[in-house]
Amino acid sequence: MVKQTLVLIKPDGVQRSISGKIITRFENSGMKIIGMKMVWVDEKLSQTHYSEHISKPFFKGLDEFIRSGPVIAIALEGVDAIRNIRRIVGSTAPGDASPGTIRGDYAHHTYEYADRKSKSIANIIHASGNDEEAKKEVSLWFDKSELHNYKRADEHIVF
Ligand code: FUP
Repeated sequence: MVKQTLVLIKPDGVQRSISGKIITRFENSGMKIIGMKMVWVDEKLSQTHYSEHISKPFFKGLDEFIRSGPVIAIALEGVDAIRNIRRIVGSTAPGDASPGTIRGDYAHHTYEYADRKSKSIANIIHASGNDEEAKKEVSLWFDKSELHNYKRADEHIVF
């Protein structure tokens, strides 16, 4: 099933100037970028995007982190895109993420370290967790007019 999902390159990824390397990994997988923009998240967007976490103790650090610099929001389309993007991204805590995944290759934070520092875990990427979350997040971050329908040149091979 061809599906759509949301990826955010978080402030740590943007500030470390690895956005291009990250985007290349998604493009290399054959998935299609259907929307992309740079956004400096405000309080309202942070609270809406992370609504399920607002009452949790780590929300303060998470909110500060996601609003500490611009993020790059990307809508991607592909076969089982939600599950496949999460595989490319790796486990939420970079210290648990396998080498070869984005978090495993570009970060190493653990929950223990982040908690001790009262910070959010710096894990470079957000990627929608399931179908329901992906639908909600793609429409939260992108207007319909910002999502584009076109063919990749290699679409007859990769799809
Ligand atoms: P994910 O499903 O990968 O988006 O991760 P979660 O929904 O579990 O968590 C959302 C974000 O909060 C993740 F980037 C990790 C971060 N987080 C912390 O920094 N500390 C915690 O104790 C739990 C989550």
